[in-house]
Amino acid sequence: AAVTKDVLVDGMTCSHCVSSVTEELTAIDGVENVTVDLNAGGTSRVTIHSAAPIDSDAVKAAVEEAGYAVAGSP
Ligand code: 9UX
Repeated sequence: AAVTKDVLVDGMTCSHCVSSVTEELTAIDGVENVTVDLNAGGTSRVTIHSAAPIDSDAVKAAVEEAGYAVAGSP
């Protein structure tokens, strides 16, 4: 993957949350792999690996579609 982008996400508390966010983000054009450092009591760090530049608005929309909130960038 050519590009990596980290985003901070609030509200993820279990492995199913991780699956939901991963699924939505993987649907974005170019995204190849998503890893999540789950922090159940606070803000989790989500790392997106993509072949193409990653659009921040698309990331925000995907996270919200999964039911969570982007808390910013690390
Ligand atoms: Mo279950 Mo993870 O509602 O928030 S998907 S705890």
